[in-house]
Order: sequence, then structure tokens, then C-alpha cells
Amino acid sequence: RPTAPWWTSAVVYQVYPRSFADSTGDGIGDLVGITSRLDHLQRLGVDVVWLSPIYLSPQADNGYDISDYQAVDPVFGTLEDFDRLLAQVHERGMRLVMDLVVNHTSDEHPWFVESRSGKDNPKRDWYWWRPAREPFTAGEPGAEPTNWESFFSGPTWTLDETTGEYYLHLFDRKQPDLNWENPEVRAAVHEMMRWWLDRGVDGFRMDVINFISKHPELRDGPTTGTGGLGNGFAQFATGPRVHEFLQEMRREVFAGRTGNFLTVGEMPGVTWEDARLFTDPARGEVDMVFQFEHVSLDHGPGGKFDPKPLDLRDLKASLGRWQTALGETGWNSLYWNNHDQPRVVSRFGDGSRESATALATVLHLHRGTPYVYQGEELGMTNAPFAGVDDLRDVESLNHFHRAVEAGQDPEAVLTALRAMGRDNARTPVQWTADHEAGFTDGTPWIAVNPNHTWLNAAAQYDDPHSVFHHYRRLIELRHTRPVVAVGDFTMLLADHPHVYAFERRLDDVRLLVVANLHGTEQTVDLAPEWAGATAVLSNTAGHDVDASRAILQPWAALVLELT
Ligand code: ISL
Repeated sequence: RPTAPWWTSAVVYQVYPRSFADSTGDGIGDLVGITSRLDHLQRLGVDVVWLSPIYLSPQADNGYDISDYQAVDPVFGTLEDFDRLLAQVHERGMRLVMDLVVNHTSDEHPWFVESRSGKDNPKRDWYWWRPAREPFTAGEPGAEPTNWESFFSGPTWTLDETTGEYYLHLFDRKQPDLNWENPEVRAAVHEMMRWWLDRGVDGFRMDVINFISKHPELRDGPTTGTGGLGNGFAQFATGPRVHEFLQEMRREVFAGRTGNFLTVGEMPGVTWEDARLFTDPARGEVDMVFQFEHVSLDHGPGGKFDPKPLDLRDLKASLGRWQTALGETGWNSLYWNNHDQPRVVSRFGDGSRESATALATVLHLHRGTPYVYQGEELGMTNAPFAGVDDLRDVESLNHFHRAVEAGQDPEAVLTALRAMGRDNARTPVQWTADHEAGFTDGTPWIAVNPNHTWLNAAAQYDDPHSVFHHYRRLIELRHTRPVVAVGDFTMLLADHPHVYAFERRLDDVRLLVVANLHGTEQTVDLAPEWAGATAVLSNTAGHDVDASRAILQPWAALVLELT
């Protein structure tokens, strides 16, 4: 067996800077705040910090709209603050990975300001400009060059009055898509990446990187969207040149550098067949994908804001398929949460400490690289948003206004946003029971969850049964047991509606993971050889393993070992 790369036994921790820790009292988290809390990460034992965007930005999408890739936004601090954070992360034996958002820029980026200034501008072709669709006149309804619906509601095209042409934006109108067909665009991105690596960063998490190659004909998609709009996915996802672009990036940016780097391709909608190509080490594209199949299983026919209950069998089928598909070649990320997803303990759990630790056990015992999203290690929950005024996210606000304009009941729209909205992940980290959860001395940009009075880091440090310590033990298990990192995976009880069970095996070492992901007691029969196994880890919910039968209290999770 070839030696596994370092990141196969690593755990990544995602920091969303706006909501992590505020050192200035302006209510917005910042780099100095992050640096002041590195003890927390070290205690948890994570290997890599992924920093969501800190670059100069109008903050239309909380920094995923960048106007200068080589400057730090003043709300987060200065480049010197960044260098100090990086040095401190390294000092503590961790690595720092930057968010690379290069499918699009901000409309306030100088590249776009130039591009929009005239049809003859040398940077015109750096973005996707198209005239109105025949026979329409620019500005008329239906004149957009394609029928595609934006991820953030409405058409993916906005008319620019200066030249009377439309520009493409898969996300908000303030996030115009770069034209990667143009070699100057690619060279500019490579140069910027080298600049950050020269500064000492350890790699990149690449935002929607499977969208950078579009089919240049830009054809209409099936009209499955809201208000007659279409789905352009087949035209912009995993386009004809995406593998070429990623191989070129690897060569241009990483060739000749020594170090332990990490590249992660965030790829909404990627298939496992394509994921295997993207992460086959022999092809030199990215180290791992970050895919969304398992967090789309509770989306109804109307999409994420039309949620339906999760069927655990679907979750097992999805995660199990990815384990098999990337078993020999390729690598996957493992996550329940990021800054775009509702909190898992509210979504697939029941809000309890037991459900948080049971879900964590299941995820962290899969093969792949686990990601912990800030606050997840505390069991932070969704937020009780009272009304639309409590929401901040551009996706949620756009959806609310369009849905209500289209005649939907505002209360019903809010109910869906409460369950699925991205702001659930973005409330401030709950450090203490004090004023604003110890996040800020001022007024936070988004309300702190009132449950911080009992759900907070300070309360958990001294409690060995806390969610925090359970995550710490799971991370330690991955570091110390090669079977967790690289062992084979076999799903068990695939048809059981409430119990998630699987086996991991490496040479003579076998681990059995059994978790009751339901609020009622469950009894399952195990293969007879497990009768003599020893428990390596369990959460606080009770269980009883007698001979080959396991009786599992609600949300009980255990890991057994056979050697
Ligand atoms: O959460 C989503 C919207 O329903 C996803 O489709 C999400 O937009 C998608 O996974 C891409 O996310 C990334 O790019 C976006 C940014 O808003 C997200 O925060 C980022 O993670 C545009 O840069």
C-alpha cells in the first residue's frame, strides 16, 4: 500500500471570520479575534484551518464577492494581522488554507469596472458579455441571453446600461462570472495564488470550482425554475475545459514548490464519476472534492426552500456510494455543516447533545477528510429568527422577496427559511454565557442565539461528556488509528430506517460503528464475532451489547474494535 498523503488523517476546521470572534467591538468578527481563540482549535486537535474570505469586498455575499484578492478587508483587519494569524497557526503546528473565489469577482473589482466601461476595453472579454436575445430589445422581459435562473433568485443576467449588453452572474448581480476561456484571466488568478503561497499559506479551498468552464455557446436550460426561468447547470457545471484548467493551475501554481499543501474543490452537483477524475492523484487536479449530494436529500421538488424530512436510508445510500466510488482512487471531504447549511443537530438531529455526538461519530468514522464548521463542536443549533428583519443572507432575502412577490404566504416562506436558511450557520460562536456569548463587546451583526446561556464553549471545557470533548476524541481517533483514516468501508443494515451501522477494516483491525439516529430505542443484531469486541468510543446515550445483540438508547452511538 503506498503511503497515504498527510491529509488523509487530517481534520479541517472552518472559520467564518465574520462570526468567530470580534476584537474591536464593531460587532463583526476579525483576524485578531481569530488569533486570540487559537487555543480552542489546538485543544480540539484539528490540523488545518480553512478561512472563509477575508479579502477586500463590498460584502454583498459576506466576502464571496471580492474586489481585491491581495488586500484584507478593513472589517477583518490588516495584512499584518493576517501575517500574525498565519504565524500563530504555524507555531501551533496547524496549517492555514485560504478560500479561493475565482469563478466570479465583485462587480466593484477593478477588472470588472474596466470590463464594463466599453466594448473595446482590453478587459471586456474577462467576463461574459452578451447582447439581448433576438428579437428582443435590451431591458425587455425575456431579453436575457439565456433563460438561466441564478442561485440567488432571478435571471443570471443583468443589463449594463453603459454598453447595452448583459453580463453573466450565476450568483448575485454583484458577483459577475470571470471568463476562464481568456488566458489572461487564468494567468492573473495563478499569479495571485502564487502571491499567497509565497506569503506562507498552505493551500486553497476553491469556491464552485466546477463552474469555471462554461460551454461557450451558453444554451438555454430546461425550464424548471421559478417564473419560467431555466436550469443552466448542464451548460456551466463540469464544462469542457474544467479538467484542463485545474491541471494548468496545479502546474502554474504548485510546480516546484515543496511543502504539505492542500487543495479542495468545492463542487456543487458533481457526480462521483467526475469526482474520481478531479481527485485522481495521477491527473494532478485537486486533492479532494467537497460535494453536496448528502445535504440535498431533504430538499423537496421546489428545492432547498421546500424541505422534506430526511429518510436515513437515503443518507446511507448516498454516503455509502461515495465511500465505494472513491474507495480505490480519489478522495472526498466529510461534513455535515459549513457556512451555507443549516446546523446538523437541528436538521438531522433533535437539538440534543446526544444527537450532536451520534451524528459526529457517524461522520468522523467514514473514510475521507472530516470538516468541523465553527460551533459544530459545541452542538450549536439553528437560530430562532423571529422575522425577516432578523435575516442577513442575500440568498434568503432575495428568496423571501421574490417568493412573496409571486404570491406565496410570507409565514410559510419564513418557516422554510428558518429550517434551511444559511444564516443558521452564521450566528456568532458561543464562547461564554456572558454578554453576546463573549463574541463581541458591541452589538453583533446578526443576533446571538439565546441558548448561549447554557450552550457555550466555557461550559463544555470542564465537562468530559460535552460535545466538545466528544469531537476531540473523534479527532484523536483519526490521528492514532490508521484504520479510521484509510481502512476499507462496508455499510451494514442498509435498509434499517433508524440505525446507521458500518464496518471499517485495515489488515487485522476491524472497527464496527453503530449509531441510533432516532429518538426511540432500537435493537439490532450484530454478526456473532462482535460479541467479544471492546468499546473504543461511545457517547453518553446508553447502550447494552450482549452477545451479538445491541440495545441502543435514543441517539446512542458506539465504536467497537475487534483485533
Ligand atoms: O447554499 C447554496 C445556495 O443554496 C449553495 O448552492 C451554494 O451557493 C453553493 O454551494 C456555492 O457556495 C459557495 O459559493 C457561493 C457563496 O455564496 C457560498 O457561500 C459559497 O460557499 C458564491 O460564491
